[in-house]
Amino acid sequence: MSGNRTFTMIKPDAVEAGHIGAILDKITAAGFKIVAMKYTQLSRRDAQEFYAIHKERPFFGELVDFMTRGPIVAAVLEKDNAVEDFRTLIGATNPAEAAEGTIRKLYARSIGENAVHGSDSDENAAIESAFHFSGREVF
Ligand code: 3AN
Repeated sequence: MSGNRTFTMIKPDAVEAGHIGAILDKITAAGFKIVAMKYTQLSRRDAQEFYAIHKERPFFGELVDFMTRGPIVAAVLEKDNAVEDFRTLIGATNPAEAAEGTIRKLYARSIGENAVHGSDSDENAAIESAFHFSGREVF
């Protein structure tokens, strides 16, 4: 995958609150093209593997509980400078520190339940996209 793609999830809190449509609107209005998308639910094993980098952190159990408690929307997004521009669009991990107008400022409740995921590097975007989508599901 080249540097023009990133991976996102609309997390269970935002799905439960009915924000899928509004968040996808913000994403497409910001110039991202959706090249893969699915409505799905993570198993505990999926969440533990996806967030393996955080497994020693004190919030790991809470993170796995949260990410598996309901459906999510997973998507691959395309735009120039996708990883960095998407991190700007979603705002800081802690919504209390997120800039005005960002997705987390608008829709996230807390640092743990922060509405959306965005890959933090091109390398992780490729790994995370391949975790959720086969080659024939990405356009
Ligand atoms: P980001 O999602 O902004 O890349 P990371 O990679 O530091 O942030 O954290 C991954 C996820 O772990 C966050 N989206 C959030 O759901 C959860 N998380 C991070 N820090 C905390 C924390 N201090 N307490 C609870 N959950 C956290």
